[in-house]
Amino acid sequence: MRIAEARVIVTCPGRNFVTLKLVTDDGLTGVGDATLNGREQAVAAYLTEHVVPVLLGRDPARIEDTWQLLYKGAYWRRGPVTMSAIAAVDTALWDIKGKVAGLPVHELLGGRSRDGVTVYGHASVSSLDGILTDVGRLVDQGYRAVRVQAAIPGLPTTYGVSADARTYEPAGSALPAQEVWSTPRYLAHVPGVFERVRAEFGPDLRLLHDAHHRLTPIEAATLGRRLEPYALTWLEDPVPAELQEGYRLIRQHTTTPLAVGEVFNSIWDCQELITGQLIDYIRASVVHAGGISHLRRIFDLAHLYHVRSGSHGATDLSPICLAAALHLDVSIPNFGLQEYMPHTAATDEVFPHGYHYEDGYLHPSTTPGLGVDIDEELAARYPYRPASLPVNRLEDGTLHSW
Ligand code: CS2
Ligand code: MG
Repeated sequence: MRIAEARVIVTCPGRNFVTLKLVTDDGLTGVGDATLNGREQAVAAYLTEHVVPVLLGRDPARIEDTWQLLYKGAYWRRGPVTMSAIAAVDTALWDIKGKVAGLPVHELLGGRSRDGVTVYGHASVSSLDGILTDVGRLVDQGYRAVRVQAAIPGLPTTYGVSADARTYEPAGSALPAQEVWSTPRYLAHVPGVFERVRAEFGPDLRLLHDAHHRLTPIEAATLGRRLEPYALTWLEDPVPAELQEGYRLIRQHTTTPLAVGEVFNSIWDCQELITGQLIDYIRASVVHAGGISHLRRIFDLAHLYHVRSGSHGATDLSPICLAAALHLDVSIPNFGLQEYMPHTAATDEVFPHGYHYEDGYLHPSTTPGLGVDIDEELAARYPYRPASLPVNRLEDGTLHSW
């Protein structure tokens, strides 16, 4: 069998998604997500110019060899653009392999290790009363874990908070919008929010919080300590992780578990965090960390060091990525949690899929392959729209991490 065709599809059913669709000479198809929020066209061009010509004529069964070819063969290793492109190829090849075998991808990965994939939802509306209502709504829908984000008094907007949490979408205007940040205001406000939520919902609900790379290690340590009475499941991305050893300092001061990894592209971005036991959850995703093959490698390393998975699952990762993530989630021994923000109805229509949510769990598709596709005719009705992620400045105008 040979790869006869490879199509790069960019579509915007509400937000931009990049998809690679491979077609074999036997007429089998495989799909992979290549969406990199705010940089979609860079990955699409990388695929079209540098990857597709290499793929044509290759044997789709050779997943590992193709991965190594695209990784080592490029000479320029790693990076979000390269790794998202490789991820799309890898994911599409697993899809094809499943269809050839007549098995869902999780069966090829060793079969089920659990009955369902526990997910966390988002509660992130402006007012404190609104947050309580929103957490209650998710609990009523069966969620066992909720990420809580609060508007910071005195700031015009806050990361992760929208009027309607269900449609939170950070990439908006064509050019980056500007947001304002104050760490002192944030640190003063957040512990009180969790005090209220914990008091209202009791000890069983798992609570999470995302600091979105805004703090220094000592500020993160302070926050982690102040949150200890509310027993969070994790504090996410407290500091940017280029300096992996920065997490050592946080660890020395707090037992609040730490989760990192949504911007990681390879095992090298987290090997010190994992082997130094500096984190508790690794949040890398199929699309941004080199596909099913490479993410499985990261999770295997993590397993040796008591680190569990907690994959990124925001709405800028397409239903193809979510479908692939669920096959991994259900099969690995060290699954922790899966982020879940339902996609819009338009996105779900463009990407018909077999996974489903029920009572706090997502269930992967049981049809051969990934169990997800792209409706190309429908996708063509939603042309690409430039949209950038915002930038973030301190109150004095200094550019800060977003
Ligand atoms: C967030 C994301 O889901 C998360 O944890 O950090 O919403 C993130 O801001 C976006 O995926 C960026 O594209
Ligand atoms: Mg995050």
